[in-house]
Amino acid sequence: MKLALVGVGGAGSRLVDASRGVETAGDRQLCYGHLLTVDISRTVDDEFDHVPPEKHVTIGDTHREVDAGVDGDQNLAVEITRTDFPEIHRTLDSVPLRKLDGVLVVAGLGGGTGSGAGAVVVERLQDMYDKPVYVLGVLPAAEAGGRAALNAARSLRSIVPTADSVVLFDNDRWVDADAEDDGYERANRELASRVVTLFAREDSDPESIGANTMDSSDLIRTLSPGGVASIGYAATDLDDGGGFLSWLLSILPGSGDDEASDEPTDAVKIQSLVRQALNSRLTLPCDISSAERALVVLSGPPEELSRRGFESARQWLEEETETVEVLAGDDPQSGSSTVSAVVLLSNVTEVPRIDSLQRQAVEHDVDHADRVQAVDESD
Ligand SMILES: Nc1nc2c(ncn2[C@@H]2O[C@H](COP(=O)(O)OP(=O)(O)OP(=O)(O)O)[C@@H](O)[C@H]2O)c(=O)[nH]1
Ligand SMILES: [Mg+2]
Repeated sequence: MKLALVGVGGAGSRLVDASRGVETAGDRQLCYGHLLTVDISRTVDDEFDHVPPEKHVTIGDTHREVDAGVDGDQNLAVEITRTDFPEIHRTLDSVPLRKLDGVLVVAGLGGGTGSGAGAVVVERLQDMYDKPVYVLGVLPAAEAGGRAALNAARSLRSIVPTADSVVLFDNDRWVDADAEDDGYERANRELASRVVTLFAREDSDPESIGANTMDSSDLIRTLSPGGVASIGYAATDLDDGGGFLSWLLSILPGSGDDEASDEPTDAVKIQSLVRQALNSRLTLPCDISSAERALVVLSGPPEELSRRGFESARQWLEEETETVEVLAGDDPQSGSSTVSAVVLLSNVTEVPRIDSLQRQAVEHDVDHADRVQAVDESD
C-alpha cells in the first residue's frame, strides 16, 4: 500500500522520521518519500534524519502565546491550525495524493498539537480527498498526567468518527520511563517497524506477484469498519543457529517428547508464528475477541510461506478472535533471512487502556473545574 505520511506535533513528526528510516533501510516502500511533518513552534529544535527541511511545515510562529509548542493547549492548537491551514495545504500540494492509496496521519494524542492540529488535519484531508485517511495515534502514558489524558480522550472522540481507522500505540506499555534516552527512540523504532511491515510491500515487479500476495484492498477492507485498531507482531531469524525449524520445535508444545515428530508440518510452523504474533505485546493491548475484522500478513522468503500453513493459520485466527472475517496474505521477500507475522485487529472495542484514560481525563477535568471555581470565589 502506498500511503503519504503526515506527522503532526513532536511525537508525530519523530514517528514519521523513524518510519521513513525503517523504509529506507530495507527493501520495503510505504510512502515512497511522500511525507510531511507539521508542528506549531517558534523554534525548530528537532533534527530529523529522513525528513528534508522543505517537508517540515511550521505554523503558529507569529502567535504570541507560542514558543516551542502550545504546551498542551488543544484549543489553541485547533485555532492556529484552522488559521494557518493554507501553509499546510501548500506543502500537501507537493504530494501526489491521487497516485497514492491513502494518507496516514501520525500524532501523539496527549500533546496539544498532536491532538488538536491532528484532528483539524484529518478533518480537512477527509474534505479534500476521497481515499482513506488513517491515523496512527500514540496514547500518553499515565505519568504524562491528567491534561495529556484529557487531550487524548477528547481527540479520540473527534478523530475516531472522522478517520477511516485509528491504529493506536500505548506508551504506557511501550515506553520505558527509566530509559536514559527517555525511551521514545526505541518505542518509535518498534512502532515504525510494525507499521512498515503491515502497510509496505517489497518494491517488486508486478510479474512476480503471486495469487496469495496481500494487496492494498485487503488492508482497506480490514480497516473499513473504522474505530480503533491494534497490531501484533512476531519474527524469527532463519540464520539464527538451527533456524526457523529448530526455533519452532523449541516453542511447540510437546517438543522434546519422544513421540514428537521430527518435523513440524508447514501448517504447524506458520500457525505457531501467527500465535506468537497474537500473543505478543500488541501496540494497543485489547481483548482480541472484540475485534470485528482481522488480517494476517506473513513475510519471508517465498519457499518458507506455504499455502496450507496460511489457510490453517487463518482458520485458527478466526476461532481465536471469534471473528468471521479474517483475511490472510503473504509478502514474499526473496533473499530475506527472517520470517515474520503481523496481525492487524480492527475495530477492537474492549480496550482497558482507553477506559482508564477516560477516567484519568474525567478526574483531571473535575479537579481543574474545582480549581477554577476556587479562584473565582477568592476574587
Ligand atoms: N511514543 C512516543 N511518544 C512521545 C514522543 N514524544 C512525545 N511523546 C508523548 O506524546 C505526547 C505528546 O507529546 P508531543 O508530541 O511532544 O506534543 P505535541 O503534539 O508536540 O504538542 P505540544 O507540545 O503540546 O504543542 C506526550 O504525552 C508524550 O508523552 C515520541 O517521540 N514517541
Ligand atoms: Mg510539541
